[in-house]
Amino acid sequence: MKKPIVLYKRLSPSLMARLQAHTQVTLIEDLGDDGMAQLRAALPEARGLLGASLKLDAALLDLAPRLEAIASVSVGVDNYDIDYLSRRRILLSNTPDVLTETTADTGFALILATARRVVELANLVRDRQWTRNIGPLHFGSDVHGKKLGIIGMGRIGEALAQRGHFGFGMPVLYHSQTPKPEVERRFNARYLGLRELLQEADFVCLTLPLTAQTQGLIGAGELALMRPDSIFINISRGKVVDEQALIEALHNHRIRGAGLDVFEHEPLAMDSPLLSLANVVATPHIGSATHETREAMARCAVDNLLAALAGERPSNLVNPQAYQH
Ligand code: 8YV
Repeated sequence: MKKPIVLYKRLSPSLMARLQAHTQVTLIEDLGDDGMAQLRAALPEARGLLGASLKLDAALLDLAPRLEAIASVSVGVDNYDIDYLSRRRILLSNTPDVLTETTADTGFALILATARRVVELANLVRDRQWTRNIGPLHFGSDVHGKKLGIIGMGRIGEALAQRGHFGFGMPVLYHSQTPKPEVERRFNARYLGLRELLQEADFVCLTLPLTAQTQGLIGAGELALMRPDSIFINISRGKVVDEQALIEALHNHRIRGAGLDVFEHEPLAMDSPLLSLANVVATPHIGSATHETREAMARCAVDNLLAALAGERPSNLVNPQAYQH
C-alpha cells in the first residue's frame, strides 16, 4: 500500500512522478485559509509531510497521529518543535549542503549591492535621473580589502569566508559557538568575541540558525558597537535581530547601511520603515532561490522522505534520537 503523504510545496514533474510512484500524494499549494483547511483534513492519515516555510507546531501535528517523517525543503529548522517530534519519533530531515554556495552568493550579492548602492543608483538611471557625472553624493564604499565579520561559522559562513578571502582579499573575522581552527587555517580567519567583532568589522554578516539562544542576539546594544561606516548583512533569520533597533540605527545613520534577505515577519509588512530607507537593500528571502538549487533541495527532500518512510535513516536527519533502526 502506498503511504499517504502531504506535499505543501510544488515539485518539478520528475520529482512529483517519483513521489507518486512510491506514495499517495496530496498536494496543497496554497497555504491560505482553504489550503490550511485541506491540510488539517489530510493530516489524520498522513505518514509523511514535505515542504517548507510553514510552522508545524504541536497543535497542528497533534492532528497527524500516524505521521512518521517530515522532509523540510530548507536548511533552517526553526519551523519545527524538535523535542516534540523526537518524543513522537517523527523523523525530521532538512537539505543542508546543496544550498550552501547559492546562499553564500546571495550574501555577497547583498554585501556588494549595499556597499556600492547598486539598487539605489540603478533606480536613479531607471528613473531617468542620471543627468550628470556621478559625484561624492552618490559614492558607495569599497568591499575589497575591507574586514569581513561573520557571526555563525557553519557551512554558509565558511562559504562566505571563502569568497571574502580568495575573491576580495578581505581579512576574515568570525564569531561562533566554538573556534574553528580549520577555518582559521584556510582563510587566515581570526576568532573574536561578539563585541569585538561588531566593533572591528566593516561588514557584519549573520549566518547562524535561529534558535532559543540566537533569537534577539543582535539588539540595540550590539548595533551600537558597530561603526558609522560599517554595514550589516543578514542572510540567516530575521528574528536573530531586534528589527526595530536596526531600523533606528539605520534611520539615525549609526551604521552605513544594511543588506537584508530575512525579516522578523515575512513577507515584510508593506508599511515597514525598512522600505523607506535609502541605505537598505531588502530582498524577499532569496537565499537559496535559484532554479538549480531549489531543484536540488527538493530532490534531497524527496530522497529523505522516501528513505524515512521505508524505515531507513534519512541522509540529513535533524533528530537522530528519534530514529529506531
Ligand atoms: C528557504 C531557507 O526558506 O533553507 C532555508 O532555511 O531559509 C531558504 O532556503 C527555503 O529554501 C524555502 O524552501
